Amino acid sequence: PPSTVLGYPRIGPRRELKRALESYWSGRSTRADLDRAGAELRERTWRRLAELGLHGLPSNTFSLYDQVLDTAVLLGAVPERYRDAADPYFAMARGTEGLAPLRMTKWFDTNYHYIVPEIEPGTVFKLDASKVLGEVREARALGFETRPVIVGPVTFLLLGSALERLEDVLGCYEELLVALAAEGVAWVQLDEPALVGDRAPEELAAVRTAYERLGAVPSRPGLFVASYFGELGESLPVLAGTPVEAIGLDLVRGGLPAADLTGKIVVAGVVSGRDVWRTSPGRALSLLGALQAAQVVVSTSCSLLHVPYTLADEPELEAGLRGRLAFAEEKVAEVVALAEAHARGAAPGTPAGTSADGPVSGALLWDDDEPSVELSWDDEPSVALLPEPGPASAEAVKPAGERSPYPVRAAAQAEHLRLPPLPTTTIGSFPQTGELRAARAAVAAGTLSQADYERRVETEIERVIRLQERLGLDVLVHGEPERNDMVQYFAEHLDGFAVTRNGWVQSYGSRCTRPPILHGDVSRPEPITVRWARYAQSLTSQPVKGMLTGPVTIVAWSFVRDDLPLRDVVFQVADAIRQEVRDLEAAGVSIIQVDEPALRELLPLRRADQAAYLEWAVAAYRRATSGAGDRTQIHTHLCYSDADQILAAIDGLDADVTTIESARSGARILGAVSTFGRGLGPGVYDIHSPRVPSAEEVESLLRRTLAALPVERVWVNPDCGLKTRTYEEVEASLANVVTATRHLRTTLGA
Ligand code: THG
Ligand code: ZN
Repeated sequence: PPSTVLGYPRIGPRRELKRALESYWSGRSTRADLDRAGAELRERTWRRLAELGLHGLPSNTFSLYDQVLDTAVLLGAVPERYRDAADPYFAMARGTEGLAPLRMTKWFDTNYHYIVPEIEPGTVFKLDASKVLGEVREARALGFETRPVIVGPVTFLLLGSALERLEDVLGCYEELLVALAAEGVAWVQLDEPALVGDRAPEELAAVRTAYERLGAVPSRPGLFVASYFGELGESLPVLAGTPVEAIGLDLVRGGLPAADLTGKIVVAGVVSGRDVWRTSPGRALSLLGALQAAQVVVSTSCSLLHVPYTLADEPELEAGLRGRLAFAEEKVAEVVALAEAHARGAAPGTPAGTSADGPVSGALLWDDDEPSVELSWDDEPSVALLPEPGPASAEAVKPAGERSPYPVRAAAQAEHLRLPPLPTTTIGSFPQTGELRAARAAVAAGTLSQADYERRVETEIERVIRLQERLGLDVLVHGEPERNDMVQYFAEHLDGFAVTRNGWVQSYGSRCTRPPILHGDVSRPEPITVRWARYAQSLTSQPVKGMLTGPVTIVAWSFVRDDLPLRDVVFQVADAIRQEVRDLEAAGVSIIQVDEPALRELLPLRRADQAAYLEWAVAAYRRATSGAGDRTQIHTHLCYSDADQILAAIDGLDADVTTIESARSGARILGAVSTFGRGLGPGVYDIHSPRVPSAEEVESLLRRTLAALPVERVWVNPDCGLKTRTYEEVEASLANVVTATRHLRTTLGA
């Protein structure tokens, strides 16, 4: 029976692609080695999907860096300045000595980052279908017919803010369709996730134009337009009115289609590609049964790129939890089983092609010790696919006690902290040394004792404190040597979370995270960071900032239970952080930073839903922080410069000091935040680059800041944490920051 997935992870079950990329980038291996590693991963994926009984295999879901960048290359949108680079593709992705990389930002509401296409009025689009055709041929040589997956023209142009170039790119897509048909390709998947957001009339017109034009190409593959991350809304009737043969719907986040699709094939995304929970067969089958379509193909709600490879690599997960989970492979098995069950139960008169004609999956579905999907039909998983979004209790939404008004707090803090004007600080993390990573691995492997590990962490903290004292910084940090990833770290120390061993999910390029699984009620069995904060403070008379992650970010970067409204889950985390804030304060920590870098990420894609989200997200932050007394200074930090949409919410966090990335976005962000009325630390240098800023440069940025903000509100800090830099770069940069600040202070006094 027809079944497919919209896409698949590509980093490799053991991050083989990461290793191959980083080895190639460092010059330790050749391009041929890299290409071989890619080919191996693609082959493995096709074979595995076929083995699991999947009917429609996708291709071109592989990428050496990013699928949006691949689409830019496909369309010839390579900015002139990269063309002479030794490797233009990686020059765009990562930059070179002389060239900054293209901008990177978050893919819709996920934690995946794509490369933003740079489309200028002078950009000449020219098709280069070599990668797409190459993967089709490669699969065919292995005996697999595939459906290439490509970012669609409307989404591509919207991501590049260049919808006015539609006519030009359509020429390339038409040419591509012809080339695919000549290759004997039966179907092509064009991804249009942008269509699930609010779309203006001219954008809807672009959808109509695009798919009427592509539909009119005389010799072409079947057109399958995939939408995901939400419901199509007003785009659906527009798309349904074009000649595209198949439409993909996200039936996990959205409901049954309102438009007439009886003439179309519906690719029904009933298995979630965004979470790690098993699918409720009852709900999925009833959705499949209710679809009015020429044919129904069972699929995932989006690409499986956003989930780890397989539960088979997680032997340590507790059995009860494991029974509720499905990673990519298990989700493929669910898709196949649902397609079979749907075909069996399909009413007579169902069009040909939905009867059981595919390979039978049977016992392959789960690990031996797991019940098969067959068995689970009447045994609904305990976690429902879509929860009733019932109201959170009034108690849960109410911020637990408010702090005094800012002027009262500011006076108490000034009295207590006695900081100089323009206080200098850093965002929290210092370089993570290879020794520390190795020590953590050794603890996990049982070859290093916990006590020995803790001594090494203390030694590192002392080194970081002494370094900051030597540099002359005013507010110190402990450097976070005990944390691999901040969210993983808190998850490991809170109840209600599980962490994985191999559950890597690509974040960008070769970088991955292992999102923790938030599966139960969250609580804090004991203080988490207090031990390290107290130790760091004991070493110095300067104030040391406590470092916490905010509740929205912890939840945004985890896989979250779906049987409770998200905001209730966030409030549980907020309560745990609130306890930590109080314990830090009681331990004598007078400045506590609670970061919320993912505040923007969870913003709903539809405007109509945004205000309600921001309201509870801000309330959760305030609940986490408002237990602090007036003399305890609360800091927050935001990484991304696309904060414009949520400035009011950032202001609403009511932190005493907000540090933000600004070295790259410059005056724009300064103007936007100058109305905040509390402490502000616009970054004085970009930590994403190894370049050391001169003292003059930092001073001139500070002067610009002082032109926009009253001096008593300004803090001096880098853009972001220093974890990915070397100690050499950090020392030189911070020394110049302190020099610039001191010089400025003397001129202020004069
Ligand atoms: N943590 C989590 N999510 C994030 C970030 C984070 N999302 C947004 C942003 N930061 C993404 N950036 C990164 C930056 C670096 C890495 C991953 C995401 C990274 N990962 C290591 C790697 O791939 O080698 C693995 C880290 C580990 O051992 O856990 O360097 O900071 N959750
Ligand atoms: Zn940051």
